[in-house]
Amino acid sequence: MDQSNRYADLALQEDTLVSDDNHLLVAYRLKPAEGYGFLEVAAHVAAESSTGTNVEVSTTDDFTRGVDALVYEIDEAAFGEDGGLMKIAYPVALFDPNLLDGHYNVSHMWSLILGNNQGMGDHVGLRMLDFYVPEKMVKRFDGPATDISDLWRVLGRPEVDGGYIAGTIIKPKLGLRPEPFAKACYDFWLGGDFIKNDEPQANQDFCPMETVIPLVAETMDRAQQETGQAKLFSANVTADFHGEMVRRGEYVLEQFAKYGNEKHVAFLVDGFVTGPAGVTTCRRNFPDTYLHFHRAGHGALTSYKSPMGMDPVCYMKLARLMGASGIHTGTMGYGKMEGHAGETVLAYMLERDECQGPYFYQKWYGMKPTTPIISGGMNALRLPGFFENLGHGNVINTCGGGSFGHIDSPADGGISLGQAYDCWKSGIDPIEYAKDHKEFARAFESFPHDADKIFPDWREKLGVHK
Ligand code: CAP
Ligand code: MG
Repeated sequence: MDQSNRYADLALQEDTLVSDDNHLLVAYRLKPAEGYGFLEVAAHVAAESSTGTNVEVSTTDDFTRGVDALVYEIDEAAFGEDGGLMKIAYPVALFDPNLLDGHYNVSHMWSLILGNNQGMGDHVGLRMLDFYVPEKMVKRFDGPATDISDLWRVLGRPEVDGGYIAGTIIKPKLGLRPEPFAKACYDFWLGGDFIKNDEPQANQDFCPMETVIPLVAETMDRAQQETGQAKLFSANVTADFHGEMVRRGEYVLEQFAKYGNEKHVAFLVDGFVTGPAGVTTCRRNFPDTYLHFHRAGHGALTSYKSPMGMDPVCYMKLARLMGASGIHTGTMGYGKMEGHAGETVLAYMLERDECQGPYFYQKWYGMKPTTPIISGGMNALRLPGFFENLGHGNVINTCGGGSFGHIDSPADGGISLGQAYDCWKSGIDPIEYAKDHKEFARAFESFPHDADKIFPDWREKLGVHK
């Protein structure tokens, strides 16, 4: 049934919708199935995502019609073979404030704008490309409770522009027992700032939390005393029951508090598999602890290879609304995961108080920033180019292979990361810089494939002929 009479109004103007502050706007790429018209399917998406279904229902009244989502712009040819562009305006009244406090609920918002419409049979692709949240809604999402300035403070740095946080992920990903795990932490902390659990490291029988966490807390204390520097640990508290997450979080804080280091802890939540409920459970139960949003599995939703799901910028916006202190943004083409250099908007959308997105200009009205966490196949050699592309280094970066794969030691791996930042900040040519920074220089021999690719004449210039 063509519902475009009811669920489309192409005379509506985006400027007016924005200035009226009464609609949430979404841009989608849509490819109708064979035999269906573009506007017809677009209107069905608006219906399915708001007041309608595939037929008229007798229970509809005039009030119901007043809260219809409306297609207000289409460009059928915008993406050629991949489909066209359409934009839908959703009345704010459709969204769900909490009973508890009137804050908006990300799970509910997500289920409307990218819910049932994903499974419709009359399209072969529907992907969310960007969305705009009106002022009156932005101000009623949780947003982050802590941010990177809290970590900079712990590290004894300025709270504005405190710079690069050099981190790692304990590798191997699984299979370390408690003592070797704590030793790996120690070996990195002698050179770097921040360690995160790899996302599957949890409470396995061969490495129970109640054995490994006390050892890591003790190790942090020892590494801090030896280096005279503050260290950070991001502990995985992901679980599928809020009570279990809270139990894990409380346990971790208790153990680090024994050394006065509870502020040196972040909580890692795998927010894709838990959904917003897991993130908010952590955000609200532990408002003083930095919330590290890891996103294992997100590729099923955000990969550019898919005609469905959402572009990563949408995922970033959802994470900031939920209250992530930091989220993995990928490596913008500089690491091992999918991405490209043009993705700097992922970071800017998280950090800035206003930002031009791909389709909408979003203002955040003082909501705290979410730190871009850069991870996935990175090492000291790839970092100078990454910083140059992004334009700053106020990020958390975790290099698992890039630290534990350093030829000399994990500590030297950690030092080489800090040097990569220093090199880029000072504007010195990396090969020149390597001549008097041993750990950075040895990264060339540690990652020769990268070295050959990024700095083709490094062997002659550094006199390495192995
Ligand atoms: C990185 C990582 C992260 C990925 C996730 C891994 O390790 O721990 O989980 O970065 O991707 O297991 O691959 P390496 P993203 O440093 O050894 O590559 O950050 O894009 O969500
Ligand atoms: Mg990982």
